[in-house]
Amino acid sequence: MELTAQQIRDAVAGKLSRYYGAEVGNAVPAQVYKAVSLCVRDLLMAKKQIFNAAARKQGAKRVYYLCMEFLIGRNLRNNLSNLGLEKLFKKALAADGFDLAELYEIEADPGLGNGGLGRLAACFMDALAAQNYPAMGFTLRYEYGLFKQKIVDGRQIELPDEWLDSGEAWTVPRNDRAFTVRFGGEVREVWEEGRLKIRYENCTALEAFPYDLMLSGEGGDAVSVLRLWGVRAAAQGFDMAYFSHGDYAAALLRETEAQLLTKVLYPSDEHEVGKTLRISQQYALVSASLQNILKEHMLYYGSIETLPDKTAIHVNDTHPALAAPELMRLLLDEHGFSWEKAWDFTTRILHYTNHTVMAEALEQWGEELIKSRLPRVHMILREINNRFLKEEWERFPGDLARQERMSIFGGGQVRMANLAVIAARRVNGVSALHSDIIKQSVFRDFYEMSPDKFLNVTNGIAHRRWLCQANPRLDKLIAGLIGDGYRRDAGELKKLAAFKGDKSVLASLADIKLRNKTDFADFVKREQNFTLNPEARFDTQIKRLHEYKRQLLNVLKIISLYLDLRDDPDADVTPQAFIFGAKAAASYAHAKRVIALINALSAQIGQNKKIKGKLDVLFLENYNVSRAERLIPASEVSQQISLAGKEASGTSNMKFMLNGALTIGTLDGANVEMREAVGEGDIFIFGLTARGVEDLWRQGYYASAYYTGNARIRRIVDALKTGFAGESFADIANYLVANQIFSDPYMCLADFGAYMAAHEKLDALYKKPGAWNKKALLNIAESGRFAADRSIREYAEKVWDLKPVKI
Ligand code: 26Q
Repeated sequence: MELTAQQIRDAVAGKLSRYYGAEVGNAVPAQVYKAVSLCVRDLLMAKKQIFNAAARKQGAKRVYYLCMEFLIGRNLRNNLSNLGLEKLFKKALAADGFDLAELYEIEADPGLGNGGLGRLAACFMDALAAQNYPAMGFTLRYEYGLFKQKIVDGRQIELPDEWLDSGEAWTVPRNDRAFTVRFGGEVREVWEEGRLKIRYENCTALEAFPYDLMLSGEGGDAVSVLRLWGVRAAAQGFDMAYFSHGDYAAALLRETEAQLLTKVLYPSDEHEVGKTLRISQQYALVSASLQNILKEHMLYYGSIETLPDKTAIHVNDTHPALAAPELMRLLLDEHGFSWEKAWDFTTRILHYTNHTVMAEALEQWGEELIKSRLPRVHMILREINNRFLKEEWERFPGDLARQERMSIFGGGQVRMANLAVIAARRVNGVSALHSDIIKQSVFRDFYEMSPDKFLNVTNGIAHRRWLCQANPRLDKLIAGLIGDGYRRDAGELKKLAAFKGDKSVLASLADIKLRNKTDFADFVKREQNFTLNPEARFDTQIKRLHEYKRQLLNVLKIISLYLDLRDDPDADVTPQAFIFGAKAAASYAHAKRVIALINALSAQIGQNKKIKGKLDVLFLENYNVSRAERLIPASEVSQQISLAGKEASGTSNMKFMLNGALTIGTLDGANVEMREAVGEGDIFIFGLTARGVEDLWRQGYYASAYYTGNARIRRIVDALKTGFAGESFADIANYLVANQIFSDPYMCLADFGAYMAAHEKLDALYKKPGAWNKKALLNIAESGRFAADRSIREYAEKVWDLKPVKI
């Protein structure tokens, strides 16, 4: 039955009265936002039930996506848009004097992620739902998310990110579905009823209980559930004995310790307690999720035997890699499986994606920590490793060095990546280049042992969210030109190429960009009291702050442009604004210095009106999904300048392309495939290739030679020493050119010349709006292959062996 505006008004009024004792006439906007969200949640719940019933009836296989992060962004607009109900809700609410767009702004971004890995997980949930694949995500319910970034005196301060006040409306607590997760203590093996049983003694029992958040996708029948685990002390936890003795502190301690687990995402692991907390988070996620998956399977199918046919589990990066020993534990200890049969099941069910080749991100945990915190898991890990190495020895007899490299244990550490590869049925990288690199480097030995295990699935983005919702003006233009078929099939964007010579279409494209820029300039004025000239070229770099991503290279270029303008303030240049958005990990000192540098440069430019009119720098505070949704449609240049070989894929590069920005970038990650898609002429590629980087690395990278040999570099580095807005950045100057062989490991200076040259080409093209807009249009036209819908179809076919459910 069609929903009517009156029904919506009644439903909202009902929620207001029931939950807030308020009436439409006197409710405050925050109450209305929550009431509307609860109504939408009800609609999703109904839709989910229908889909799940059908999926179950068909005995459909389901994928479970385990991930420490899900950067889902705001829910209200996304769900209304996906359900096709935005217009109707707008009308219904307007009739009661409420502005839907204003309600959208009340919702805080759920802070459940950090960067690309988490956003990818969210884009994938969208594509799974939109294409009727049965799926469920699992993560933790972080009370304070990653952190909220505040800039004070140019420096990053981390504050708790309180998202639950508005976010809670979207989650349904399921107190009835708790699972026990055990830590520490001792494991005893006892013979009982003719078989080996495992007993746990003196362990700490926690209880994980779900909060369900429903995720929709446009046009599909499916609604996926993202299950967020909360953690509390197990039921017997509130210790009456302590309480009776008057030891109230001890009685509360266990509860407090349990709650610590879900306070924040990625707590610092610089100290031992931090490491313990992280591994506990990972294990809680894995253990609760697997118990949940097995229990539901038993409920629907009545037998564990069909588990591998009905279940694909995705281990997203190594953080949930303990899924391997935990699944073994459940099958061995709870279901009485033999080792061989349990291992057969495990290696048919688990799949693993690698998202980085950075050595410091390849997780290792001290073996002693695992042994004391997770004694049974440790025993199983040892056995997995022994059996694996034995098999490996038969393949490559006598190769001791290889054994050592492939072992899960080494140097007193547990290597999570080796574990993940050993246990997974499929292992994939996230772009063509990255998938090649992992086969040749970090996983070379494993690839030689089982080449068929490895494949590539290039990342993709939720194009409906990043185009149709985030850029409604462009969405309207495109739909007017080629119809709205691209909403379901992003490949149809190709039809836009036919308009590459159409002056009026190109002019509309430019006009839309200008209007989006104006909106964004208004936004930063409101939010940060920063004046941004919408007529300037918006040139954007948004991503986690990391040396390998080379925000610093971008800054060096800006300093060079600044010094030129200081020499000649009347130079006739195209005004340009460089925009950065980035959070630095709280303990990453160098990254924080780069943020300080960007802000100092911005402040120094702000002191000179004439220069600010031509060259501006904005550091956008607290970069997150909803800020990306405003900034990407307003950007004309996309900076993707990582040192080649280091960025696994990148996904903002795809979002910019979809919104008609031109890319300046290295041949890294998915940039390589973007160049293939548009052709060399429509993307600004520069710098060392991944191979070139390796060669230079082998020869030795002498940064100081660039300093002595290049006057422009010398000037920039010296300017860093003098500093900006009264602060010296001699430390960064030193980092760049320190007179050692390998100073800056990301070789900014080696790519600087090529970067400047590419920038100058870009600058020249921008002076010809017709040619620029044509390239922008062709970029949009070729961006369809980077839709998450395509990635998910590839995962379904090549990784999970999953079929869509027909309703
Ligand atoms: C490392 C050590 C110990 C504990 C945690 C970690 C850790 C945490 C987060 C390691 C890595 C991450 C996040 C990685 C990430 O976001 N990678 C990005 O994934 C995107 C989706 O595939 C890619 O597009 C990006 O290129 C990649 O950087």
